[in-house]
Amino acid sequence: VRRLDEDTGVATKTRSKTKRPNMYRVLLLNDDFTPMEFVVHVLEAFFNKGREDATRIMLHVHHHGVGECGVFTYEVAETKVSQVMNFAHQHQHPLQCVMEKK
Ligand code: TYC
Repeated sequence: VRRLDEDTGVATKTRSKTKRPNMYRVLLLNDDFTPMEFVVHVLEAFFNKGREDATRIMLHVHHHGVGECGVFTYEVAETKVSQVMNFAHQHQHPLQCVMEKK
């Protein structure tokens, strides 16, 4: 956006203030031990997925090794990862949740 300084008469081009935030994918990783139903529950509870969508994502991870739970700003993604890791640990499951920059 161009702005004219009334005193100096200098026009300056300033950066548009509508900066898009960096976005981060939150991913679930497959393992051989975490029950499928537990992963579906995680997707419903922490990622607001319906049962069908949660089951589809869980099976994708089960078959491909990794899958996307959602895309968030840094702080939200970090919170999701912590919540899932704490919840899995509390239930003694080795489920891993990670984030990566888009
Ligand atoms: N592979 C697990 C099983 O057979 C299920 C599973 C799916 C585990 C997704 C983790 O992120 C995961 N019980």
